[in-house]
Amino acid sequence: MASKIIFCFMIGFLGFLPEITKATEYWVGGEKGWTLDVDYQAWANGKTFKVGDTLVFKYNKDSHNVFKVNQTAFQNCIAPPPSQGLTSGHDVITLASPGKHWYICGVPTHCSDHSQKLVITVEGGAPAPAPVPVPAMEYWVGGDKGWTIDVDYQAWAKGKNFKVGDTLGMYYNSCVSYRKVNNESD
Ligand SMILES: [Cu+2]
Repeated sequence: MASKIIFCFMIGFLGFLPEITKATEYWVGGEKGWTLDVDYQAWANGKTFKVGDTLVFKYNKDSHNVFKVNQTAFQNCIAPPPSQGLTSGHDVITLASPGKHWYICGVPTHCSDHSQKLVITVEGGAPAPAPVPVPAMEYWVGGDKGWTIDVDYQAWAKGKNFKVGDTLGMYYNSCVSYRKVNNESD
């Protein structure tokens, strides 16, 4: 004989909302690095630079350097005083502000005759982190009613401000039934 057994139980789970934006590290010039006769505008083309991303200038420090300059200095390949240059051979620059950013090599003729210059446009990207961190919230979908039929979830969600790091919980009734086999004849 078989008897039907029904289990009902509450199921709940929590899931983290995904991180939406992530900083990217760009190696200027790709495998060629920061050197002579590379088309850096072609390299930058199609890339989206955001505030918080980093540029890595990799080069032979005996041969090149990096200067952040303004538009005029960029167009005319005028290097600022040497003290303002980056000279490590592996310079990492964090893009801290939106708008245009100009970089040149300050070694004579490298910018003017060998296109060792880069201009990029940085997008606003993610807003700066709030000075006072807002504590993460835990939301149970549907409130007391849980995840079930005939609840207006849009009304529930309305006015709630979901942030990255918040958790969403869902609970609902679940019934599972199965036949319990008691003997061979079943
Ligand atoms: Cu150079």
